[in-house]
Amino acid sequence: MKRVILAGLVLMVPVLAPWATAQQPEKVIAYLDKNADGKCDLNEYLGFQVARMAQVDKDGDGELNQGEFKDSLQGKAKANVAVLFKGANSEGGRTLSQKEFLGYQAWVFKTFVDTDKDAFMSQEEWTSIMSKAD
Ligand SMILES: [Ca+2]
Ligand SMILES: [Ca+2]
Ligand SMILES: [Ca+2]
Repeated sequence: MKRVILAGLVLMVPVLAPWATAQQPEKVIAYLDKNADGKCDLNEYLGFQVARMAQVDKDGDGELNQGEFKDSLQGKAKANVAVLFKGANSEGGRTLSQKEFLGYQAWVFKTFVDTDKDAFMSQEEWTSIMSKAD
């Protein structure tokens, strides 16, 4: 389950930025680091996820149905979209609101990305999650 979620989240960045590979963690962090403090915090990460949500919201209703949510996942995570969607759908209904999507992404960040719990995603943490992605 943990590996499945990681596969879904980590591979989003390469979709937006082809240069963002495990071999270039400094470029990933710089790309996400909007306040230029050299680190990627949760807000910066979620800012990226807002853009990501808009990209996969194909019908433009501001919510993600399961098919749209699936498009935000990659690799092995796609096969588990039903489980992941249910977990993210904290308010019920047939779609994920932005609040639900970001709540899910915040949980992913805190649980799987920021492994040393310092509230930032470091280059090392990026490299680590990339290495576990598939
Ligand atoms: Ca920053
Ligand atoms: Ca939609
Ligand atoms: Ca960290």
